[in-house]
Amino acid sequence: MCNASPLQNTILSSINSYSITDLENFLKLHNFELSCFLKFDIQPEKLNSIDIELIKKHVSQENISQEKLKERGMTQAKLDEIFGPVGVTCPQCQKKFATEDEFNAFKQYCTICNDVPPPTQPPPPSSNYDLIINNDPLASAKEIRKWLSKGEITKEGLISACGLSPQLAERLAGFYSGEMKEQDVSNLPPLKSDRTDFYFLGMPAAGKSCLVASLLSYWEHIGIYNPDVSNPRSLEYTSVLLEPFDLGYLPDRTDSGFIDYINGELQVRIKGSGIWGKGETTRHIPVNIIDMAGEAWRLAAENGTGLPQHRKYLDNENEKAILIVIDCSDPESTKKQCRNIVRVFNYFTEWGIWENTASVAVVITKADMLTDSPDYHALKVAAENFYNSPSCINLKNRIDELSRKHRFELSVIPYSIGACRFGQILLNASFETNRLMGESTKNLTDWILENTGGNNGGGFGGIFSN
Ligand SMILES: Nc1nc2c(ncn2[C@@H]2O[C@H](COP(=O)(O)OP(=O)(O)O)[C@@H](O)[C@H]2O)c(=O)[nH]1
Ligand SMILES: [Mg+2]
Repeated sequence: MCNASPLQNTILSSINSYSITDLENFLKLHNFELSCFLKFDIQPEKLNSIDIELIKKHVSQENISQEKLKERGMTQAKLDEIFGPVGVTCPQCQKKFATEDEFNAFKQYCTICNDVPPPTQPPPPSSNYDLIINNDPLASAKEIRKWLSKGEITKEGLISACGLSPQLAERLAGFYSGEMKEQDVSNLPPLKSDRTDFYFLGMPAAGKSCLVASLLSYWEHIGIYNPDVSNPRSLEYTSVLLEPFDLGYLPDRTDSGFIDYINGELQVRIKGSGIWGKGETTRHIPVNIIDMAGEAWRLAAENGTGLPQHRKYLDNENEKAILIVIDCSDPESTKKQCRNIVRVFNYFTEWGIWENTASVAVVITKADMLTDSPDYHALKVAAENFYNSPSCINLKNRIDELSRKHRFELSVIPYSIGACRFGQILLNASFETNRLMGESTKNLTDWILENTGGNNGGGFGGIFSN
């Protein structure tokens, strides 16, 4: 029986978007009932990952039956751990019984066991399953997909041996990600003029491509994105990012030296902007999005080798908004990321880029890894603490200094697309139910609109998002 409060009901309706730690905290600290998790269709994979002692406590407090848990996909091994192993297993249907007598009574009356063939055998043991269970980096979505197509593992095995939900097993079987061939910078279409250049600058695997993909996807979702069809490379790259992203498949790692360019227009309707403050007008905001693989910058920063081609490519008079992407998920890499980015700042100084820079955002990516809370405010606090920590202080002071000298707007923005698994699977690809991704994309879009086209601080408060 689930007796959820209205607030709990709201949370429960998107239960599968929460991390295991959140779910455990709901049970431990916030008086949720396990029965409510079952009622709101918690995914088997999540149910099976919750701390077994916590489950045991709730099973006994709420008097939850073995059948109910089984129905929601709890594995037999876990059920045995909770309810104690049962004495007799029917060799035909594998049903378990506490005593020989119970089994005999069942046998007498059960027609199923007499009619159906013996259940299929569990999949053969495969060390690949162990890699998957242990979240080993070798078990990437791409590898798992390969193992499945070679028959080394099966979808059924992913469910029964690894405890994944049928949906996740299905998504792994259908996994794909697009790939763009590396293009020499000199072969890219020239950056269009008379628009704002958005530089996404960060080290390898910082989350730039996921950031661009989620942002474009959000712009489509709220209906403000109009692609520019005059640049085929931009259209191809947009499709490569967006089509898999719609299904929760994340972009491939980009090659070293990679730089790519998407251009389009944001079309934003503004309320009360017509004559006498009535009606609405549409504001057209053309943008260049420049996704720069961190590898090229890393090499430049570490070896001091220049980037003459990049310099030539980026050399224009467009107003610039620079998004410095810092991955906060790995404390060991923070200092190195910051050190390299500070060096890149000095290339920008040499190339005169700050003179055209109107705004800079330090985007703290993968911020879901800093906190267990699904609340964007908690994410913000955690990201600010991270940015103010000694690991980032040198970068922070340098950028503050540049902002004073070149008078650009400076913001710190936490960002997360939510929990990911097997490297390239985004667990929840919905902007409505994945609150962290929904809030992150909205916040960054607001920042972009406020800092584009010489409209600093102008505000676009009345955007329609139908
Ligand atoms: N937990 C979590 N992981 C993320 C997030 N964004 C990206 N990732 C992970 O980081 C990996 C690298 O991201 P990617 O965008 O390819 O990095 P890039 O090299 O900077 O373009 C992805 O494949 C995801 O596994 C996030 O918001 N949260
Ligand atoms: Mg990338």
